[in-house]
Amino acid sequence: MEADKAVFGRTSDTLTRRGFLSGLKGLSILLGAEVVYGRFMPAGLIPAAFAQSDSPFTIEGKEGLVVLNDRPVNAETPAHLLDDAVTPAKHFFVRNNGIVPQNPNANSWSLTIEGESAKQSRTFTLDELKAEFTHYTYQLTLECGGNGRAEFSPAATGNQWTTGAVGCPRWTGVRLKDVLQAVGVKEDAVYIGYYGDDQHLSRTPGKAAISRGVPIHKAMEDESLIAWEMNGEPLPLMNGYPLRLVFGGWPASTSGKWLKKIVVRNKVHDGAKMLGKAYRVPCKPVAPGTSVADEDMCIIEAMPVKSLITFPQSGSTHNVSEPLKLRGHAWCGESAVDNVYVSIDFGQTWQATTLTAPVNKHAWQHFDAKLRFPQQGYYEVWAKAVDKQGKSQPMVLPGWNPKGYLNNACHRIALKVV
Ligand SMILES: Nc1nc2c(c(=O)[nH]1)N[C@H]1C(S)=C(S)[C@@H](COP(=O)(O)O)O[C@H]1N2
Ligand SMILES: [Mo]
Repeated sequence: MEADKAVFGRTSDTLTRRGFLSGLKGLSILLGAEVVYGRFMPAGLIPAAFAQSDSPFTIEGKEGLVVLNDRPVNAETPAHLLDDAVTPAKHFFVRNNGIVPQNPNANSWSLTIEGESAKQSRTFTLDELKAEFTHYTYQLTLECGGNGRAEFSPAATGNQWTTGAVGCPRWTGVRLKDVLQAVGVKEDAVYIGYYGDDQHLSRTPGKAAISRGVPIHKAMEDESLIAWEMNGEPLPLMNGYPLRLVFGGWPASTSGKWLKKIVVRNKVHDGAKMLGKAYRVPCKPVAPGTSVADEDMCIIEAMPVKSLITFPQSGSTHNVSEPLKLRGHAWCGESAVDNVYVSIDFGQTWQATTLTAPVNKHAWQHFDAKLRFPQQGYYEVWAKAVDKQGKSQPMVLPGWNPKGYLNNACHRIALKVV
């Protein structure tokens, strides 16, 4: 019992995430179990048993999310609560840049399409959008560009997301391209930008909290939606009720919530959080801690290949006589995931998993594997996805960048085999 407490209790008093000292013997005592593949364990690695946090908090309509910030509200989903094939609304993360609109009225809601590269300016009520265009439903993965930021060193400012700023619900709405084509798009259009109904934290009238967008080719994809439903229900308020954009596979910051206006631009959209360091990374890799000039920063487009182990929960106990049925999801912003591999020996050997095909473009895929353990002790299970272009998740942090975006390092869980 004491040993269990050492492994699974909150250890932050005695250990800090960045300050852990390795030493296998001491480590085994703290973990309450032998680190079976300890000789392969990278020096300085913080055991996954200590790298987890769980402090439940309630946001209306949400369950089990970990709140990272309450002004504005930002909350992520613990990995084991993302176990469903289709993410339930109550477990879908929340990322706000400004002040959430109060009681938005779906009946009087309207969306305006305008901009220098729109052939005309047109306003649709929500009912008109629903009546005039064909409805589509897709399961689309949204991941915040800053998911995984917490691991960067030197640390990046902003919400310290670990692994939970991702989800893949079913979205229903109309195709953005159908609406844009009905309004008319000029030859010189290169980008679209969005404006939402949330306020800047300063409450300065007319100042947007965020106004991002995507190039025209992404806007014109079949799966790019103006959506009003998540899993067959109206969008939760925190996720953009009554109307939002959904661009699967791209940084979720492009998927404007509480959508009021779309501008069709003849240049790259220059709204709030399109410039400077926001949602941009150095065009060329830099050494950690380098200060990078704004003109050397490039806009993040498709998200990299990634995976998440959603069962068992990190910190679980498993019986050595039974095979462990592990499962999770994998996704990537472009093409699809080719396979996911898992390791129980700190990456010395890898076992291929069984991976499903995506239900549609930009839906995450599910993997499962049966694992056997040679003896009792402490293990970590690591998962590594490889996409159809042959790109793999790195086992350690990928390219450092000033704002801590695009961390797609392998996910790992702690396991005690008894
Ligand atoms: N209007 C508006 N849209 C927004 C944001 C916002 O603050 N305001 N945040 C963006 C960011 S950075 C992300 S990661 C996603 C998060 O979507 P979610 O809160 O539904 O999970 O919404 C995007 N769309
Ligand atoms: Mo984000």
